[in-house]
Amino acid sequence: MNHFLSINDVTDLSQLISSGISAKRNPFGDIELGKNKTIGLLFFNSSLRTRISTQKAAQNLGLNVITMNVGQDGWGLEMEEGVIMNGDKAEHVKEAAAVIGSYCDIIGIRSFAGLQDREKDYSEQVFQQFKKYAEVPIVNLESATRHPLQSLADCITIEEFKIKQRPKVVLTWLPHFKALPQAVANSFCEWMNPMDVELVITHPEGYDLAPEFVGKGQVIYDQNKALEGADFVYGKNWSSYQHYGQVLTDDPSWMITEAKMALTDNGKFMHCLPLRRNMKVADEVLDGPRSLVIEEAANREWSAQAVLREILLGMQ
Ligand code: SN0
Repeated sequence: MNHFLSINDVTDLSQLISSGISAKRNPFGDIELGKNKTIGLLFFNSSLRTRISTQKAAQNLGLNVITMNVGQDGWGLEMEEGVIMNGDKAEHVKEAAAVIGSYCDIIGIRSFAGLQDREKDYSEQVFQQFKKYAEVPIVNLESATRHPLQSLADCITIEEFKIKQRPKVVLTWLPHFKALPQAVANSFCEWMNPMDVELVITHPEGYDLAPEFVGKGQVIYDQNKALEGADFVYGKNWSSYQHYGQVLTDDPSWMITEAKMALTDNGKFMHCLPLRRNMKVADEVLDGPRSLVIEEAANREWSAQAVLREILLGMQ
């Protein structure tokens, strides 16, 4: 593996999942792999799990880690080519990426969707520019359209907790008053497509995800019907793709409660976190035995370790 921007960079998904599970059993088995190498983690947006789990995974592999909140501490970065830089951005990505690439052997980047301009967000300009100018492998720590390290942790969690060969996995939209990106939901669908699961997606009308992410997922607009017989309920809020970046509704009846979970086949609840209690999901679900949110977050370390290991092996 060279870059890790989406599932398209993965050659063998089941092997990558197994590698994550092996890392969990033996975290320091590959501690020599990253020796004398450095990973730079660049954050244009807030982070808790991604930042700590990726740093931990990198250290388990013997890598040196440098983390920077580039969005706050760095110079404003110009991403467009050929512009007159007379605005608020002091540095061009051409220099910034090349310089960081000269210090680091791998660069991880978090840069969320702006949710103003769909074409721009879906072009993944920040990642394309870093890929072009840094000349080292780039790792997606959540881009405008995807969050693949989260999705790999989700695959690992489903593998660990499934009790049927082909579980029913329901991605449900949750209410939120703020406009959030489609990245986690897009990515989850993209990674569930090659898995041996029945994928159902439920959301209010107007919240359809881009068809290239939905794939074989079956869309059912009636949440109660979608939840019937589910083994895993994966909650997430996202803003509209069609009416780009808009909040069309925050209908509280979409919140996940015990009554909703009672429609499932003793289903487990998953969410990438952070989440707002009693708006998206009721305390009774999060504090009860159905919730896998902590186990899922813990698996972020192993998904990051599986990916970084693969990149380091490719450098040998
Ligand atoms: C981000 C998102 O993509 O939805 C990160 C998820 C890993 N979530 C948020 O920005 C939540 C913000 C909030 O105010 O609830």
